[in-house]
Amino acid sequence: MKTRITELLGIEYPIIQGGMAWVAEHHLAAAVSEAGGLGLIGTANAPAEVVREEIRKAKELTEKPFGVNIMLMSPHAEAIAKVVVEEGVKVVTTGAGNPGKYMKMWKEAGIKVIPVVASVALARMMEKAGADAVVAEGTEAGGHIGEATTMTLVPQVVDAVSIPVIAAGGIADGRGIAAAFMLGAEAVQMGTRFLVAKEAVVHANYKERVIKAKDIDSTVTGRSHGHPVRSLRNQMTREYVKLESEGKSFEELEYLTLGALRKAVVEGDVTNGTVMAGQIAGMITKEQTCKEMIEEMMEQTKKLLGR
Ligand code: TUI
Repeated sequence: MKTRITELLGIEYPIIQGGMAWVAEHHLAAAVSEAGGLGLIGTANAPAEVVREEIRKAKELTEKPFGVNIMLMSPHAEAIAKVVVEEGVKVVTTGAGNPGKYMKMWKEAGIKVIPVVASVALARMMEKAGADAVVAEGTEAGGHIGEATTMTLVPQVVDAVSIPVIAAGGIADGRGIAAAFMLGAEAVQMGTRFLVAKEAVVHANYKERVIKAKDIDSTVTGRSHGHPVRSLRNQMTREYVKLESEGKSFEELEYLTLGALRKAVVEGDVTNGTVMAGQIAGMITKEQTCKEMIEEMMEQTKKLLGR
C-alpha cells in the first residue's frame, strides 16, 4: 500500500503509532517500526535528557525509521526540540499546540515534520510553515483533543491542504483504515489499539480497563478550561468534574490528569489515575504483538479496499 506518506517516511504500511504520554516509550516505538509502521516516542512532560536516552534506546532496537512526538504544552518542549536535531531523529510530530517557531530549525536539519491538528485553520498554517504532512485528529481520540470529529475533520483538511493528511481518532482496525482512505487520508495514526500491545510497557490493570471498556465508557474532562482530555470514566474523572463545577482553575486541576496518568500507566491505579483512551476502546478486545495487529489490520484493509 504505497501512499505519499509511506514514501515520505520510508515505511511499509501507512500506520503511525500515536505518541502517547507515558506509554509510547522505546519498546513500543521500536516494535511498531519493526512491524512496518512508524513508531513514535511520546515525550509528554519528560525532561529532554530522558527523551535523549529514549531515542538512543530505540536506535538499539531498530534500524527502521521512528519518530518523536513533542507535546508542546510541556515546559521541556524547547529543549526537546533541540534534542531531536542533535540525535538525528528522522520524523517529528507535535501535539497540543502550534510548533511554528521550531519549523525552520527542524526543516534545516532534514527532519520530516508532521504536526497534529484539530482544525482546518491550523492545518493551513502548518502547510505554509513548511510541514511535510499533518495528522488530522478527531475528538474521538484519547488524551488532549479538539472539537471536530474525524469524519468531519479529515475531508475538510484534505480539501484545504496539498500536503498528505493522516487520519486519527476512532481508528483501530482495517475498517477504520479503509474509511480513512475514503475520506482522503493517506495513512492513519492510532493510539488506543497500541496501548494494549504486548510490547507496550503499560500496567496490566490499564490494559485490562481498555480491553473491558464499552462503547460509551470514555468521558472528557477540562472542557471548561479549553484543555479537554478524553479518558475512561472513573473516580478521578468524577472528582475532576466535581472540582471543575466548583470553579477550580486548569492549573489547580492539571495534576489530576498529567500526574495521575503516570499513576495509572506505571502503578496500575485505574481508580484514581487517568486512564487516557479513545472512544474506540470498546472495540479493543485483546493483547497482541504490534506485528500481529498491523498484519491483521492491513489484511482487512486490503480486502475492503479491493472490493
Ligand atoms: O496532543 C495530543 N494528545 C495528548 S497530549 C497529552 S499530555 C496532556 N495531558 C493532560 C493535559 C494536557 C496534555 C495527552 N494527549 N493530541 C494531539 C492534539 N493536538 N490534539 C489536539 C491538538 C491541538 C489542539 C489545539 C493542536 C493544536 C491546537 O491549537 C494550537 C493553536 O495554538 O492554535
